[in-house]
Amino acid sequence: MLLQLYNYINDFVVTIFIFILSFLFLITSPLFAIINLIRVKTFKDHKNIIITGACGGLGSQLALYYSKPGRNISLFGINNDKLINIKNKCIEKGANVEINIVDITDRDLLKEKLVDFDNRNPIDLLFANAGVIECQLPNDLDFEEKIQKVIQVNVNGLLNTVLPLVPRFEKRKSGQIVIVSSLSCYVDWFYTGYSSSKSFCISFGLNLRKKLSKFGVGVTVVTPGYMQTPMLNSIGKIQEFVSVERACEAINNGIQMNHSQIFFPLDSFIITFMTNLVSPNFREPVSNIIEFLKNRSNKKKMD
Ligand SMILES: NC(=O)c1ccc[n+]([C@@H]2O[C@H](COP(=O)([O-])OP(=O)(O)OC[C@H]3O[C@@H](n4cnc5c(N)ncnc54)[C@H](OP(=O)(O)O)[C@@H]3O)[C@@H](O)[C@H]2O)c1
Ligand SMILES: *[C@@H]1O[C@H](CO)[C@@H](O)[C@H](O)[C@H]1NC(C)=O
Ligand SMILES: *[C@@H]1O[C@H](CO)[C@@H](O)[C@H](O)[C@H]1NC(C)=O
Ligand SMILES: CC(=O)N[C@H]1CO[C@H](CO)[C@@H](O)[C@@H]1O
Repeated sequence: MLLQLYNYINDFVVTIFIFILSFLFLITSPLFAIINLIRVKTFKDHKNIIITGACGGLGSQLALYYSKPGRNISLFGINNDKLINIKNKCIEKGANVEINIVDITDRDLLKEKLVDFDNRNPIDLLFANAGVIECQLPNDLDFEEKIQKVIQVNVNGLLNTVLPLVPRFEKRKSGQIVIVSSLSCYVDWFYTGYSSSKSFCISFGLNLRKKLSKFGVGVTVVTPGYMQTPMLNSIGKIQEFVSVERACEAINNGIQMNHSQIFFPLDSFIITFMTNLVSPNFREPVSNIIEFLKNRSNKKKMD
């Protein structure tokens, strides 16, 4: 076994580099913060806003959070009654609100509705928020069907939401696209379809940000930890989570700063991001150790 260790020489070298580079990044990080601050322009107040997945959870709270006089908001969702309920609350806060009952996997209908709103109210803030996780789907679906469905909504649905508006934003040289991913994009031990779909979200968002930066269009990816929403209820007993009210504040703050990524809560981010800081072939043991420690602390809490 000892003789086999030489097979890991590349991983040792990578580890040494990570160590040195991390130290360099640590001492230069104030400089990065200053560079970012210089680059931030001030936003005009966002007037015309789109939110998908507005029926509940984070989406409906975002709708309430951004509702005020002078704003035109278009809410997208699949449940008519829930949407009307949210709409009324937003109108009470003084916003102009429209609702659209559209499944985001319906590419043509979604495009039609997005473009129609954009023609009347040039969108300056788009929240691609709708998403689904395996455990929210009917129990009679098998592994294959569940993953196909999750990818259809979280990946194709995201593209259906964002891509029809990109050329319009480019032409106007303004606008902010906010894509809701998840901290689970960093881990290997969560729901397979969900976790991988959220990896797509962050990768797509960060690459799109780079592409659109020459047009002055901003893209922000949100990677939240557990939030108190219907989705969380379906995941099961989770003890620590962020309220959607706090999540909206963190998200709005990050948008105002034009951050490329908004992450919270800090402790969950550190734990999930950790496995990305180790050399590829050390990732699995590190991941197992984290899982083991998590299991132990969960057990303690249950007792
Ligand atoms: N809750 C968390 O702990 C957590 C953590 C990290 C990231 N996130 C992400 O945060 C975002 C918001 O989730 P949430 O926690 O607020 O979950 P949620 O309460 O389940 O809300 C998701 C929303 O998306 C809608 N939706 C689902 N499939 C759709 C489809 N095919 N077409 C149109 N709308 C669809 C749902 O509509 P219906 O209500 O009508 O089904 C619902 O309103 C999601 O992208 C999620 O992945 C959540
Ligand atoms: C936000 O940052 C992106 C990427 O650097 C840039 O294209 C965009 O103009 C910025 N937006 C504002 C309002 O500063
Ligand atoms: C953690 O707990 C889960 C389920 O309770 C179990 O399947 C898994 O093997 C445990 N992991 C470790 C590393 O102990
Ligand atoms: C189409 C639409 O409802 N536009 C509204 C956008 O918001 C302004 C200011 O509140 C209204 O005057 C517009 O009618």
